[in-house]
Amino acid sequence: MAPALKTARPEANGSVPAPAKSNVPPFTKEEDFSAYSEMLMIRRFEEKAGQMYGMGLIGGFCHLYIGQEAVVVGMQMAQKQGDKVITGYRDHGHMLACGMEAKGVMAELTGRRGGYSHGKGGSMHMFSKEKHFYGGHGIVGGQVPLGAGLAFANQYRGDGTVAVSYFGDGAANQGQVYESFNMAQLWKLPIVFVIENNRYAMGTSVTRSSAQPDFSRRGLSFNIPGEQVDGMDVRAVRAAGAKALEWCRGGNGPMILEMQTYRYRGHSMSDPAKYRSRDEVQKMRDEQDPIEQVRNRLLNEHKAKEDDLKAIDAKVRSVVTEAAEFAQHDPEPDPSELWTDILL
Ligand SMILES: Cc1ncc(C[n+]2csc(CCOP(=O)(O)OP(=O)(O)O)c2C)c(N)n1
Ligand SMILES: [Mg+2]
Repeated sequence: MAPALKTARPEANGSVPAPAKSNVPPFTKEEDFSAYSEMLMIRRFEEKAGQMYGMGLIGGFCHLYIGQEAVVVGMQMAQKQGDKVITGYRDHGHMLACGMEAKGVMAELTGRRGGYSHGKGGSMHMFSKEKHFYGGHGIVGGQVPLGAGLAFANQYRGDGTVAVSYFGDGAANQGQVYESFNMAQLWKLPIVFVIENNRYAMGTSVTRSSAQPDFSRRGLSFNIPGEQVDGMDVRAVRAAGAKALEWCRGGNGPMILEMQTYRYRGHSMSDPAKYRSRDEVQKMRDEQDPIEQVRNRLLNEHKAKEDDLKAIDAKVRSVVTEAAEFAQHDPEPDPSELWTDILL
């Protein structure tokens, strides 16, 4: 039987109240430590990338993931080795969660030789077949049919792996998404469609753009089950992710997870953010921050020591600092590289 739909209704202004925590399966102390350090790595990396962008060291577009860390970390915790990941342009967190090195990601942002695309792709175009990360795509929604293709390949090879395709609330209004839903269900492709509902597509709020703001129901016409998930709570994400991945791995076809999340920074580095108030952002930070939730649990429930958390902080900072150093000193690609990695 398909997993039941669980939905939380948005309020009139599009905001979603903080969900009750009573039914969330707990993490062990080790799992909370692991989630904490993974999410902190993404946050510190992104803060550094933001600083370096401000200093003119990074060119082109740069979309930060700060605030949404629990989504990708929780999903990654539920995945099995070999499961494939594909996403849009807000992709640095996904790469780090997949195990790609901070150095290679940062060096790609600065356009250097040691970057994952040899300095020729930039923020939105990085890949690692070894880590099962298939980009990094600048075309909104493009990763949805591509993700279905990855799932088709998994099924064709019979390797038992699942594809996870992440896309936004804005992308969810695109036609190609529904063509992909239809084919994915028709062919029972093993794919989890993760809709990262951060409430805005650039400056447009979900309530202004979406006739059906409950994204977990977007697959109903195709008989694709869906669930709304508290995307600020890494435990809720992992639990929903595990259920969806199992559903797909069992040959039942696709599943949709709507992750209710929030981005703290602008859409990209050039966003004046006039479409929402500072208070709205501050309220989310104060009440639902994904990293603070884990930190509080570690200190208050697991009785972790402040020093242990400080040690994680220091380690994360040193990896990010080293990545930033490398990304500033590694040479740019040789001009002859203009003619490599392209189809002529
Ligand atoms: C096909 C296409 N149309 C428009 C754009 C411009 N664009 C870039 S991001 C974006 C908003 C997408 O919002 P959402 O899917 O909610 O993702 P988020 O940025 O919130 O992560 C738009 C319209 C684009 N890159 N590609
Ligand atoms: Mg969005």
